[in-house]
Amino acid sequence: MNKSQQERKRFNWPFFLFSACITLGVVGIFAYGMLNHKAEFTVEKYEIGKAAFESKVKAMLDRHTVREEEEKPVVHPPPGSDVYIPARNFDWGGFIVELERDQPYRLHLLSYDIKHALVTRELKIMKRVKPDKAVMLSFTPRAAGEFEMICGEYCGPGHGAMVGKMIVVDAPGQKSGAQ
Ligand SMILES: [Cu+2]
Repeated sequence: MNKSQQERKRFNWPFFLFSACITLGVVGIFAYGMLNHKAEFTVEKYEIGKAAFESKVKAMLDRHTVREEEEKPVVHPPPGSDVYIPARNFDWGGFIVELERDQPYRLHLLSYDIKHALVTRELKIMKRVKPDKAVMLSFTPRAAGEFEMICGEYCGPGHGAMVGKMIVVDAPGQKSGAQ
């Protein structure tokens, strides 16, 4: 064994330590991000029938519809309240949801037929929606604007057109958070 072979065999401690630090750093950043993400959303599942959910949706629309847009009712539930969004082939209840930025809500989702998934990327919503079992998300919208609620689970020929609208407005006296 000549000298250069010996040198190659020697364990490169500085490089090992350097790599270990980088790895720990990256893992730490991901872990921190995931914990932070969790804090924004908590998810609960519960059993509820279609008829019971429908009556919750109707009560919300009766109480909190504030105007019409695109011939659809715009519902503005107060901060801290329950927001019921049904999924079905091929819409999200046929109304527009209007929420206030940085205010907490409980979003309830239930499918009236087959599996769907609610996706609103800008607000970091991505949730499977199933029949019979509702999900409740504790949710605080952090960006103001108009956002599309699309379906993330192929559900038939109208899947691509299954687009709803969520509006997030600044509460009175709030600084603008528009994107
Ligand atoms: Cu769908």
